[in-house]
Amino acid sequence: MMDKDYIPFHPNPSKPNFRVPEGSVDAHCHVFGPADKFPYHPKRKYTPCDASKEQLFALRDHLGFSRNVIVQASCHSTDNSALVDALNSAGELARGVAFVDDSITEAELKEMHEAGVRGVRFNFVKRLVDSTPKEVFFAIADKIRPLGWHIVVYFEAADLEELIPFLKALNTTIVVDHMGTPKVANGVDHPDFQRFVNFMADNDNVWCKVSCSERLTQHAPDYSDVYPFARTLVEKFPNRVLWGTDWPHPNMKVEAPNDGHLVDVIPHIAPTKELQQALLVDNPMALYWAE
Ligand code: 0GY
Repeated sequence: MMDKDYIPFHPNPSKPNFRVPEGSVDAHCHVFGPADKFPYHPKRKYTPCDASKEQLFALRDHLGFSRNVIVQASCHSTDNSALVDALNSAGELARGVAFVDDSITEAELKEMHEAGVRGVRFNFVKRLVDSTPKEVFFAIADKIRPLGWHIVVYFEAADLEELIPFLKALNTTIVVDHMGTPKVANGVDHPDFQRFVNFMADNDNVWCKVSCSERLTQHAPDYSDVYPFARTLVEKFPNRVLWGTDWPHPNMKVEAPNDGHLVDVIPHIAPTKELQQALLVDNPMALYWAE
């Protein structure tokens, strides 16, 4: 168990200058606690700042978004109750991605589906989770297949090469968090990022989130060093990209970003109305709200 080691989220984010299209989806954000109601997991690697559903929904409205995709983070591990509670409150305005192990039952999955869960997250980031045998992931993939859910994967760029055979063998829709976490100082031509681009080009079941400028940048708060990475992916794969705030920015080691500034990154990475509509509305609606 760890003491609170969080840096709190921005208390008063600005109104973005960029107006997102009608019906936009923040496709990567979290709810945390509140700990007195939804305690953090004993095996967590960090303790986040409480970030309630009410605060998330207020941010959604403030930034001009219409819907959220709420992603389970490692600090709540397989206890998805805060997530499900938020989904039940949001109704049609939110969908979720859960974190489960292979003991999950059909009945539990069905209950989560009814609340709005449409995917599970497999986390390979070593600083966040202990390693899980691949058989466990395959067993989970088999259990969620009948529900039509997809798999969100979070890994560090250097680990992609080793993961590719496994990701292909999952044989389902995959969404990669945060562009596969490139090291932006290396530039877009670096083999690690090119491997990721080629992986998306070769596998049309693979989507990615062009999110997390705040974590990838070395130039906060303008994030311009991240633009070429995200823009490459948006322009090459316009129908397989999603965007999210990553609010409340768990486990940041530096000051949390102003979420209004993060929204102002969007026109730099998706420069046309068509790309913005796909990124913020059509793609997330197709993946999370299709029946
Ligand atoms: C994120 C980022 C992080 C944390 C988690 O599951 C998690 O704990 O996702 C991180 O520390 O990079 O965007 O979800």
